[in-house]
Amino acid sequence: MTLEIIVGLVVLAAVVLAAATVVRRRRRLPAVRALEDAAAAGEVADRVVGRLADRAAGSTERSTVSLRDRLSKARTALTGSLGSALERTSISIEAWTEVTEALIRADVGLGASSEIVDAARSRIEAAGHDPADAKTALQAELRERLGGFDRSLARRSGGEGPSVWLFVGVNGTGKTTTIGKLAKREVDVGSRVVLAAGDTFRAAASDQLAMWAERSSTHIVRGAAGADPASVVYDAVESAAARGADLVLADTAGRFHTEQNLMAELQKVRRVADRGSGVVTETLLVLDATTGQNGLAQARQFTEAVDVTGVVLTKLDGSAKGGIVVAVQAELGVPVKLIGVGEGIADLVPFDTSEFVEALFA
Ligand SMILES: Nc1nc2c(ncn2[C@@H]2O[C@H](COP(=O)(O)OP(=O)(O)OP(=O)(O)O)[C@@H](O)[C@H]2O)c(=O)[nH]1
Ligand SMILES: [Mg+2]
Repeated sequence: MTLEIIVGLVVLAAVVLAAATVVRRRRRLPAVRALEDAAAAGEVADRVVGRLADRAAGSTERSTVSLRDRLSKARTALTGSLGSALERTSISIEAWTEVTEALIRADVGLGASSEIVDAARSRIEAAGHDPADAKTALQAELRERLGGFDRSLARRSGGEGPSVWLFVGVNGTGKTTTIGKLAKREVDVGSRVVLAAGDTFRAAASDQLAMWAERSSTHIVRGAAGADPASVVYDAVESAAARGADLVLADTAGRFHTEQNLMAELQKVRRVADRGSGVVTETLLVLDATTGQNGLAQARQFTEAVDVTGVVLTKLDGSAKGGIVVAVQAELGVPVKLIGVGEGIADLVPFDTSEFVEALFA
């Protein structure tokens, strides 16, 4: 009985409260009510627009600052050591020596480091010895050295048949991953792409490329495990021609530059890829930037064997020191065309000198 009374009272109280709210709301002037409603709706809209704007800002920020962020280790390696030398009030011989050492430690290489410092010194001396200009002079020197290369990826004009971009390099440098990322970029700009699984050495290699083919929505041509890589690439080129595709990205097995027979095999792949309906317009050497100066010895051998037209420098997001970019171009005379800054499908960017130098010193 007591319980029924309590429940009854609670229900009554709720009904009275609801009625009072409705009355209070009705009594308010319609204009005030409209304003309140508009304010509530406006607040929601503001919140949605704000959130969208944040998201948009976040995404542009990500794409514009990503290079700077991804190069953070490379940057620390370079500017960390340069910092103390460049912050002096007067630039002495000792300070210049420190700058040279910092560049060498950042993988720029002995010869190139000394040349860069000599040139930067001349610039500063000509400009009146202001140490504050040292950093600017170094940046200008780096920009000048890195500039002047054609970094575009060559291809035949439309209707001429497929262009072949061949990827070569030692084991694990990022060839297959780079092909996957590049396939996506090319598909996004309207190219019709076929992937050639020229790494027949390991069965898993063509599965890995097939995964990238799926992710980039491209067609893949693969052979049996142990098949002749040159014939797989040939078939891929013919298949591309038959389906009206304009670009073949050809994967090859990783190999050490010292393995004569494997280097000869690569030369055969290069020759055969040119023999049918396609033309090899790029032979891209994929170099792991974290291997630093060691990578250069490998690079030289590949350049001699297959006439490398460009370098893809991968793993610059890792512990690599950015100076390797300067060394690659100075020593090989071959431009760095693309850089890998992560494992994701969007983590491949065209190399841009000014952006790179700015990101390194930022
Ligand atoms: N952090 C980082 N990792 C990368 C980058 N590029 C490739 N990798 C990673 O490096 C590893 C080797 O990449 P693969 O593409 O298989 O290298 P590969 O040259 O095809 O190797 P082989 O076929 O064995 O010669 C994988 O774990 C990739 O995710 C990059 O730019 N940054
Ligand atoms: Mg591979």
